[in-house]
Amino acid sequence: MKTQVVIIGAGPSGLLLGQLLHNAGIDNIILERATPDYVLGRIRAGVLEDGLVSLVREAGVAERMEREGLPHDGVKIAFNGEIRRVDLHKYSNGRQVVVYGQTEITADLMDARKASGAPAVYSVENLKICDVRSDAPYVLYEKDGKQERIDCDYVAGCDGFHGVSRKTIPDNVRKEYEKVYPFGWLGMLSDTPPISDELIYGISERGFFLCSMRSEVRSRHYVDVSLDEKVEDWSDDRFWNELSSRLPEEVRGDLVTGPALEKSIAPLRSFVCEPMQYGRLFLVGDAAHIVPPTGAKGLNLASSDVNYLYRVLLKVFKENKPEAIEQYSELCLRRIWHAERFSWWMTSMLHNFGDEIDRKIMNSQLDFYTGTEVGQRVIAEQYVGLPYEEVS
Ligand code: RFL
Ligand code: PHB
Repeated sequence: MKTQVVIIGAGPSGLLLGQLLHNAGIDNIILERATPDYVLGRIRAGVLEDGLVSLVREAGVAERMEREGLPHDGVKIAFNGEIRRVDLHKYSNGRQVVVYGQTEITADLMDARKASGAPAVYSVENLKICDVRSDAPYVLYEKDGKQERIDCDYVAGCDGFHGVSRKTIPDNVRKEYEKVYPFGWLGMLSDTPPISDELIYGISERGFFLCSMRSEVRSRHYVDVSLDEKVEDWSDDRFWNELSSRLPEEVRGDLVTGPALEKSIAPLRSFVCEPMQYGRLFLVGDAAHIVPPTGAKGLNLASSDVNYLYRVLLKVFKENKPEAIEQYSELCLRRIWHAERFSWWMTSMLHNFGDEIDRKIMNSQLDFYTGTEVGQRVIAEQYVGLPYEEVS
């Protein structure tokens, strides 16, 4: 088999890139290790920056998102038992975020892929990326016990944190930066109305909480837990009691509880791999970087990588400028490091690291950044997302 771009991974990065390339007439094949149901069963991000919203529109897959997504003009932050609102719209020159689940975007993109007839192969095994430093890279994999080979011009590694793409870059070229936080987020999805019409991030003496949502009748809540906690030890009642004990009194009575649709614990990590391009291989999304979810940036960063790679590949294939690939890594990493910093900062303000003086300083930061115009602007501009740069 032969194609222009092999895309490894059918998460949101791979599917979005595949759709954009297909619409532009650039042939691509998506290879995914898991089954479609497994990919759709993972409950992850929920807040979309306008850059991602525009890209989904550009890919022609925005119809359900426009209908069901919830535009948000503000976000609430609770500390010292008080809730403060950051006016995202006012302090980011009229921009906003959209609440629409990663699962829904992935489902929309999968449907679009199917309708387009472009190939996506699921349940592939033992994938290997070969000869990316040459002009003729290829990918080997097994499907139903049979070895397959695809020759291509470029490989997009959209295979997440545990994929094979990043490890294809030799150790002496690749530099990885990593910080693992001493807690995880226990998340629960439920068909219960959200406690507020905007997200509430908060810190209490018992720790972090986040009240988020997927719709007017579906909530997503998180509390932080120590890394040795097991999800099986968290009954629905235990979760609701813990969340309730962390909420400020003024909203505690508004919490509506109900059975969990899903519960999971995600570790918190900051991670960046440099460079993100090696020969004809590009790393995209979680394959190259992880942020702690406190800034709602994971999926949005994946989308900014897709944006840059798509525009670089347009230069390569439509304007015959193969040298355009050289700018990919630098363009992506500039924005990634900003999001890494913002996510780390939000995490440090909203979690108890156990040190009394740190807590006092973080409370003072929360007071300053939510209580002044300049502070709210700093949060708002970054929460709605820094702009994408032009690709030359
Ligand atoms: P994904 O979604 O991990 O998709 C990668 C895909 O590649 C496949 N794959 C392979 N395919 C073929 N061959 C191989 N050898 C392969 N190895 C892996 C995988 O099966 C998978 O389908 O990465 P992508 O597309 O870059 O998307 C990134 C986002 O998923 C991610 O940034 C966010 O979901 C991060 N994240 C969150 N972000 C937020 O903004 N808010 C959240 O609440 C939030 N919660 C989370 C998260 C990430 C989590 N992970 C990675 C464990 C919760 C979790 C649990
Ligand atoms: C979510 O709704 O799952 C969500 C929202 C905001 C975050 C993280 C997760 O920062």
